[in-house]
Amino acid sequence: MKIGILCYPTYGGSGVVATELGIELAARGHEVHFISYSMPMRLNVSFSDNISFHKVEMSSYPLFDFPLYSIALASKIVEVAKFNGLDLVHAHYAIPHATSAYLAREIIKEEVLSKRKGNSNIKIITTLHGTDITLTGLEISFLPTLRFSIKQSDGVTAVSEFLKTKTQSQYDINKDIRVIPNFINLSIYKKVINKETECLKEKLTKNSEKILVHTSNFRPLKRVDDVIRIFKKVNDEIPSKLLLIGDGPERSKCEYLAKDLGVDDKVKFYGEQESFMEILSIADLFLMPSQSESFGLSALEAMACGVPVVSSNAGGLPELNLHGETGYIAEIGDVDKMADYATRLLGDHKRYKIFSENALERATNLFSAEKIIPEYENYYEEVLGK
Ligand code: GMT
Repeated sequence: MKIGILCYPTYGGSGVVATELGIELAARGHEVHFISYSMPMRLNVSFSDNISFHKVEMSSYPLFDFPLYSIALASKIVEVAKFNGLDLVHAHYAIPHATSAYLAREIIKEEVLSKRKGNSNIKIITTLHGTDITLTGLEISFLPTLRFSIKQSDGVTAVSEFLKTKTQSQYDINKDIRVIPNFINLSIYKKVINKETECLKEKLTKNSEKILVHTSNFRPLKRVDDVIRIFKKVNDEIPSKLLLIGDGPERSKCEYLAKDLGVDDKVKFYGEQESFMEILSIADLFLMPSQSESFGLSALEAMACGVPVVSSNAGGLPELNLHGETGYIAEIGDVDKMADYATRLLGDHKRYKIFSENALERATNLFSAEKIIPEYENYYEEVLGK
């Protein structure tokens, strides 16, 4: 199959999923064309003859106060589709990718009809990731266009049952949406115990302190301040360290909070990191108290390393993190409960071992690339056969 993938290239779950999907599809013999305004972060790992990257060039003109990316992207899709004979375009994160894909498909149809040559049957699949539906998409300046673009897609997938239901109800869309959850490459995401990770643990902790970890883009909806407050309570009972990976608007506030709570010497802010497998390998617990989370890819990354998760009950998190099995779940904002769960789990060696095994087993059995990539392939076939 010849597949065009539209995604955001920077840090963020949807771009990561799109890139990993493209890499996996290419490894299975598909021809993959990434189309974006810059090279997706995780694409530059190694060369593959089946993967091409097409940069959307933006021109500037005094009249254009705002970059006209959606139009430039649509034109690039038309070009890539024509020159490479794409079978389908897979848009990740609906805004504006589903809209540009729709526009491109209509342009291609019109061109093929008027010239009577080429493939006018190109299909669009849109994958909904989260804030495209739960936050940005609801803005009045996007909603009608987004709703239309989703309805016009030949196939739509959502990363959780929660997101599927939310889309159908909030956008009044009576369309079949296929749930295909996020996935993980288990040969990359696995606990590594070697000299380096042992040295790292030794350097970071003393007297068998526990290690709590959180990774995110530090946006308000991630509630990173809750992470700090939970940590403070846990640390009062069990000596621990908190390692934070990522950056964003809430970071400064959280650094001040750690100081105010008197735990700044126990909290380490690493900022953005390309790889943090070493950190996950020495972690004891992953915290995800989000306000909104359609899936929670970083929690899955932790689970794949055998790290139990204490999370909120936001969105699709209960579909990933099983309360009392792979971790614990509390109401959004219930810092006391999350801290209590974390303390109890870290203090109960026997239970901890079972949770850690369950987390790894759930990640392996339900969310491995081996299981999920064929679900995408089958869905592609289904949509192409329509
Ligand atoms: O908000 C983010 O973390 C980024 C965002 C994105 O689309 O880039 O992530 C969303 O998509 C991820 C991949 O499908 C999901 O794992 C995240 O749960 C989801 N984020 C939210 O729903 C807030």
